[in-house]
Amino acid sequence: MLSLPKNFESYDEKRRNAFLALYDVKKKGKKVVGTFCSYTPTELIHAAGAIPVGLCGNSEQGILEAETRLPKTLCPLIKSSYGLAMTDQCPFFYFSDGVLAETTCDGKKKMYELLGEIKPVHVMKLPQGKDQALAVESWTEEVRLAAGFLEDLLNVEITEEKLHDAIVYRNRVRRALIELYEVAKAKPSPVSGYELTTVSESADFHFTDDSLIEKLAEKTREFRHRVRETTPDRPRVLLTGCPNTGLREKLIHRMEDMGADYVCSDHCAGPRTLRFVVDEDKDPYEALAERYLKINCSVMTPNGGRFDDLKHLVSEYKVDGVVEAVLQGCHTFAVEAWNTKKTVYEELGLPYLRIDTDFSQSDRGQIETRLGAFIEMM
Ligand code: BJ8
Repeated sequence: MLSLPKNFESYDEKRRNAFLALYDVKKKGKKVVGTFCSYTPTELIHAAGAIPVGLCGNSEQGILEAETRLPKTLCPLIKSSYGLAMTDQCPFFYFSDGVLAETTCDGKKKMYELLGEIKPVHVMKLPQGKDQALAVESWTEEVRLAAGFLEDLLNVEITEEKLHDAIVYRNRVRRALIELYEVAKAKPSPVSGYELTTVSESADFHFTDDSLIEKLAEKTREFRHRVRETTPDRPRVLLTGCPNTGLREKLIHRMEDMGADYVCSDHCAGPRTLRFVVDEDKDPYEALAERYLKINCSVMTPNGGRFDDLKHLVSEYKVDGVVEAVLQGCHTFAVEAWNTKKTVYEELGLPYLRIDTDFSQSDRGQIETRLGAFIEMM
């Protein structure tokens, strides 16, 4: 039976409100499916009549609890996601009917085994590289299997027509999000990157409805016409590396307070991935497989496309320097950082700063000192 968690009353207001919002959605009979990664074909979830919700943890909460089962040295994103889920603190996981996940990094895919003890979890087997023999064929098969999982889980049929409609809808959301991000191409940007990404990230990772595209377009218009008190000579920063939603305060907010403009991120949910749309005119399963395999993430090998994307974004967004955030325990991004640095320094001739961090506040002072020196250098 549908109910709120036992500890509901002890949660802070923001968390209680998030629980109540989803509780309402569920009471109306809507189904919810959790996701963790940009490789998840969310079109399948829409076509199954359910709402996709992002489950990636992005704060210190839940980490201590997670460390009773997971290694302390594991990436904070994985620990926080699992810790919030196991303690019923994540409303999105709590109300999810199931989870659609992928074999991306080792830590995540092993965590999914433990998560599967709490909820139904389907793990899609992602190819390790897009040039791997039969990569598109095997991923197409995985997309079909995922559809089968959702049909069984939610007791629905995913027809080609519903899937086609979902593809068209998600392509429209992608285009609307790109237009929103592109507001920051203006020099100076009329809006702070912190504010702009607050809008875009909540749109892409929280439950959506039909008015989403219009809301995004409205925000884009509002931001474009905003007159911001700023100076054209503020250095423009691109943020690369691991997903950075858990670093918004200590990295993004501080950077902007200290005099730089955060104009672009090349993380997997940003413009570099959104520009890939799904072909609306071919077999939907194959079209989804092809689109999602284009994503350039460090879990792929080789992953040279990420650096082409980076160079492209640096030029489009007129970037003056690149900051790379590497989360503790993230080997794939940590190893790739060597090539990011080479690309930024040697090919683009721009300053580069690597910050290794986690979701704690203990390194705030150190980060500020390094950011200050970096901003002065640009
Ligand atoms: S498409 S970036 S969401 S895998 S969890 S790899 S930080 S050790 S999140 Fe990711 Fe998909 Fe790629 Fe995007 Fe490292 Fe942590 Fe793993 Fe992480």
